[in-house]
Amino acid sequence: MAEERSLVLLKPGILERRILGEVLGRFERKGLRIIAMKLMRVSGARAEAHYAEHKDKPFYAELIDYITSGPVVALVVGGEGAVGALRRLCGPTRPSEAPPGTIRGDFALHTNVNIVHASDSPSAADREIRLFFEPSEIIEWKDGNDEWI
Ligand code: 3AN
Repeated sequence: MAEERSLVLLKPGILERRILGEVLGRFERKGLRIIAMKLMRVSGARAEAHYAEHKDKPFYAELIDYITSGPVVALVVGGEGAVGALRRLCGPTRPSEAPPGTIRGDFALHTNVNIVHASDSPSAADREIRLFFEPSEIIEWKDGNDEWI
């Protein structure tokens, strides 16, 4: 499977509920690599650029309000098939349909506060990573785990 990168946004509810370590641990245990990470406040302009495709949806204003309401942890996560692997770890968009064991299934109840974003394709990931990170902030690394993952 191809090596991929994904943008992951851990929305304000993750810090507010003190579950950051739990969520990061799931990415690590899967065998994915965290190759960039920062704690940030997302500006209105950046949120609007990120969610431009949803501009005309009824939930758009709430979506922007939520992601700009508090600190967000932004990550670039890499690994073989990372885009699909992260989407599966996050679970379906609607937490009510997300199975236990997924991040949304375990920690979210409402769709408009579904606490995590992960890119839905490698091309979306490219665009989204450029919106949130400078190339110099992405730090590639290798470890000895390649043998068993
Ligand atoms: P995903 O985040 O699973 O890729 P998208 O891209 O369809 O899902 O939606 C982006 C975000 O918009 C979701 N994470 C969620 O916060 C919000 N959203 C999507 N659909 C709804 C909805 N029907 N009602 C409220 N919020 C929604």
